Amino acid sequence: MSLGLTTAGESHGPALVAIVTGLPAGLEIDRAAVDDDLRRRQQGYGRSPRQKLETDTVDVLSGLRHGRTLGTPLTLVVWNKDHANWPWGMSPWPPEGEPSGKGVKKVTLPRPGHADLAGILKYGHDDVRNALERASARHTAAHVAAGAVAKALLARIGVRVEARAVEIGGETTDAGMKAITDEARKAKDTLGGVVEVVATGAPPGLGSYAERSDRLDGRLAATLMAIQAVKGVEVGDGFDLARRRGIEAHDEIEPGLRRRTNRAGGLEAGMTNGEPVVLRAAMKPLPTLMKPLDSVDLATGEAAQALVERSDVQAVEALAVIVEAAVAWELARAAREKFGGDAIDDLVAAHAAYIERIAPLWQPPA
Ligand code: EPS
Repeated sequence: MSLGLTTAGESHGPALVAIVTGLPAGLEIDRAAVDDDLRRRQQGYGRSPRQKLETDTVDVLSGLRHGRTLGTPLTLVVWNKDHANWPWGMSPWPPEGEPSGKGVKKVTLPRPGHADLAGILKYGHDDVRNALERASARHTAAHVAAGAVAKALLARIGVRVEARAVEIGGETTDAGMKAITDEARKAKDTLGGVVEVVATGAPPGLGSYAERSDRLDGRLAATLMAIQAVKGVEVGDGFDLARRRGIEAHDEIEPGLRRRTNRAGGLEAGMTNGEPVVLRAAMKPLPTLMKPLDSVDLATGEAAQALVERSDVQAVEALAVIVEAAVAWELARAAREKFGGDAIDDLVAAHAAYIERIAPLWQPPA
């Protein structure tokens, strides 16, 4: 038994959709909790004016009755309010009448760092919009909605996931992060940063060493790496471990099976080891610049400047919410694989039985 996730939706299309399969029946989903994560994803200093147009909330089309899962595919929808401004440009069907609204003109100026160039070459488009609409980080809203469902499942076995921006444009204090964002906005530039995520309460043994594809560290790294603009992922002390001696690289074991340190970030040999799971994700500066970089006009083949569109100065705080959702999703998937169950109570009982089995050796942290 595993969880499955399919998302769909363009940035300025009618809606974003997430279809979640493999959920146990009877899991209570709090609509306010899902909406709260969607709202948190829209916050943060340095977001684009787009966020004033959208107030993301979740609608459910299937899989839920009276707030509890039915054990059937759960369809989550987040509507794009901005779609109303793109009636012709983003019409799913051949548009009728005179072109009007946004997205009418073909985009032929690819932005370095975005999906634009490889996207049109790969799919044979003649309008960069056909690539950028789906590549846009807007669709992380669907992942955040699915992540909120994963968090509800994890809460039933005492697992909690929290992430925060620890660095923006090289600054590590709140005041510094704010000042550098203002400075970048004035300079018509963008910034990246670093997010740290910590998951507590995971028992030892989620994931497996049996096959490379089972390894939870690999699964977590892959999901974080696949988020828009992420260019690096660290588990625990990560790259710093490469510079240490073995004596200073591992986490010594004490009676009760507690660790003195958590350099491994709670993951050894592709499994949770009972300590907090800690990862960091590095985000590159966003590629839509108000002062554009050099590019080529694909209509003429001549040198030109890249597309200028409204965008965020930085979205590192939003990334924190997206990372939280992605890690919750992978942990819930691993918990689902280990504990199974058609009903959520079966899963909770299997978790309790496992904790009892290992209790003579391992006790959960107080
Ligand atoms: C994005 C470009 C901007 C961001 C968008 C991601 O969109 P727009 O062109 O509509 O202003 O605001 O992010 C969101 C809309 C969102 O909800 O996170 C991009 O190119 O990736």
